Order: sequence, then C-alpha cells, then structure tokens
Amino acid sequence: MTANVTELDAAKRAAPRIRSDVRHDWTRSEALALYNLPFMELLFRAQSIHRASFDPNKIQMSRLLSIKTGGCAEDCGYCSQSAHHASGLKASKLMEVERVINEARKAKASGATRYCMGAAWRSPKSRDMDTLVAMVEGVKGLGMETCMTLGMLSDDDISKLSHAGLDYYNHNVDTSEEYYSKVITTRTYADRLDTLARVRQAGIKVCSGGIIGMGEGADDRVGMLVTLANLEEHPESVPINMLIAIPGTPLENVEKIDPIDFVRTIALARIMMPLSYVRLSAGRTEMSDETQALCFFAGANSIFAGDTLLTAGNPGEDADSRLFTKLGLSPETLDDTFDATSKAPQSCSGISGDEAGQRNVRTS
Ligand code: SAM
Ligand code: DTB
Ligand code: SF4
Repeated sequence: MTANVTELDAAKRAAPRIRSDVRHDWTRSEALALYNLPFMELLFRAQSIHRASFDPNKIQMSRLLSIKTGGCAEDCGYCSQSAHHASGLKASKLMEVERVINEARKAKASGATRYCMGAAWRSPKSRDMDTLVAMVEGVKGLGMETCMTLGMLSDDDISKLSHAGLDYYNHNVDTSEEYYSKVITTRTYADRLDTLARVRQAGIKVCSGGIIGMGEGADDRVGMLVTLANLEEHPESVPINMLIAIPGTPLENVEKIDPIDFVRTIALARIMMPLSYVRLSAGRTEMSDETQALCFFAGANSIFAGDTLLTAGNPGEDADSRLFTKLGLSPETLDDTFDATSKAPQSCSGISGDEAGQRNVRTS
C-alpha cells in the first residue's frame, strides 16, 4: 500500500533528525572555496544540508523591540544609535516593564515565538538589572522565548539574566577580526568573544552573527563565519544582516553589496553551521521577493517580523504574509522548534550521521 502525501509528511516529521556534519575546525581557505563554488552547486549543497535537519518550508519568527534607544557610547560605524554619529535619532530612557510586556503580547498574537529586547548600551548599569530581570520574567510568562542584546555583560549581569530565565543572548561578532577595527574602535573583537564565552558558560543560548555590505571583502565574510563555526558550540541562532545604510553614519555611502554575494554568505552559514537557525535579518526592505526566496533556499529559516527592527524599517506583516503565501512558507510554532541544545555533544571534526547517532529533538 502506498502512503499518501499527508502520511509521508507525518512520517518524515516524526523521524528523528540525523545529525549531519557538525565541525569546529574550519579553515578559511576551504570555507572560501565553498563560498566561491558555482552558485547552483553552492545552493544545492546548502539546501540539501538544510533539509537534513529542518523543514524547508517553515520559518521561525522573532520580533524586536528597542527597550533603550540611542545615545550609545560605542562608535559602531553602521549604527544609528551611536552618540558619535549625527543620525538625528532621538535618544530615550529604558522603557517601562509593562509597556514591553504589552508589546510582546501583541507580537505573540501576530505569530512571533521569540521576543528580542535590544538596548543601545556598551553594557548595562547595575541599577537597570532589576528592570531587565522583570522584562525577561514578564515576557517568558507569556510563553515566548526571550532574547536580549545589551552589549557587554559582567558575570553578575549574566547570572541575574540566567536566573530570570533568559533563553538567548544576542551579541554579534559583526565581521572578521581583521575588518572589525575599521568599523568599531571603542571595543575589540576579543571583548566580543569574551562576553559570548561567558554567556555560553552560564547556559544561555547564543545568538551571534554579523553584517554584510559594510565594504568588507569575501574573505572577511568567510572569516566571520569561520569564527562563529569554530566556537566550541555553534550559536543556536546566526543573524545575517544586510547593512542598512543610515544617513549620518560613517557607512552611509558604502557601496551596496551584490545580492548574490549576500545569498552566498547565507548558504555558507548554513553549510558550516548545519544545526543553527540562520536568520535573514536587517535589510529585507531593500530586498526583492526573489532575493529573499534565494536566501530561504540557501538555508535561512528565521526572520524578524513586524514593520520595525530597532530603529529602522522592516517589511511588516502584510508584505511578509504575501511573500509566505507566494512561496508556500509558514511560520514555525514553538512545538516545531528544533532544540539544538537537546543534542548529544558535538564532535570536533566532520562526522557522518551514522557515527553521530540520532539526535534527540522535539518534533511536531
Ligand atoms: N548595543 C548592543 C550591541 O551592540 O550588541 C545591542 C544592539 S545592536 C543595534 C545589535 C546588532 O544590530 C549589531 O551588532 C549589528 O549587527 C546590528 N545592526 C545595527 N545597526 C545595523 C544596521 N544599520 N544595519 C544592519 N545591522 C545593524
Ligand atoms: C541582529 O543581528 N539584528 C538585529 C538584532 N540582532 C538586535 C538588529 C538590527 C538592527 C537594524 C538597524 C536598526 O533597527 O537600527
Ligand atoms: Fe551601541 Fe550596539 Fe549601536 Fe554599537 S551597535 S553603537 S553598541 S547600540
């Protein structure tokens, strides 16, 4: 008897996902060789790896809120919120907890499963920690995953956020180590990696990626992904942002990146970090439906939903729902979420699914 499509689908979803190659020993030259593959070959490999662990038609939806906007002491060359640049952005104080929870409730109602709260800080002040803890507890109480991005953290901050139940911490490496100091001078790449390591150590899941289109070369894009993929554990979420060129920032007139190179970067992230969620992040308002479709085909399986990121625009619900209908995509629910933390320890070199055994993941 042949199974019908629904039965086959159910069987496929119920089958435990097999761990594909998870490596932490990438060299830049082999990663660059992948990045430079003929485009069709690169996309085929990325999509095949994507399907080994994820439903290719499901997209995880996160929602952002700027809980403290502008006036930031750091000088990140891309950022509207740096006090060093004349972007014209009005700075504001840390938001009230109730307002944050109300916004999160609306985000949940519109299909977001993760709520990401961002603050324009070099690092939080200790006087703000009680408020941040209350935000995490309140948003978690709604049944959403929580994420924060607050800059550098002390061990005490990390411990408080971890006890409050923070699920993810976003802290981007942004680019390669070599290019970093051309974009940011007020902190180092090592500062960034240090916070990431201590967040991971505390058991908070890591969200870390970067920005493409800041004038960097292919070697820097590849270098950034090699840094992330060679961390002891891969970040569970890897946001890949396309630069939003903000007037008044040093990067306002940087040459736009070719969308094909952006798609190549997504594909490489998918190949090198096969179990991570790769988020097609900032810059979607500038992308055609076709570019976004190629990013999803290359293995992106998460987006920021809604019409605002932190300070800049985003396509909004209507545009995304039209795009999802055209492409036959649907938002991932929390029940579908692939919990990469429930896996067996990752090996240090390429392993086959058979060697790795089957992964213990939640399936819908
Ligand atoms: N202050 C915290 C920090 O720097 O980690 C959190 C907020 S910061 C705005 C978070 C990330 O947003 C940055 O690391 C960067 O990757 C991204 N981002 C900021 N401005 C952007 C822009 N104009 N275009 C694309 N991505 C941007
Ligand atoms: C990330 O990688 N991208 C988000 C989130 N993490 C915090 C932020 C994008 C910011 C885009 C510019 C803005 O809204 O100001
Ligand atoms: Fe501040 Fe973060 Fe913007 Fe850098 S990216 S200026 S740290 S808000």
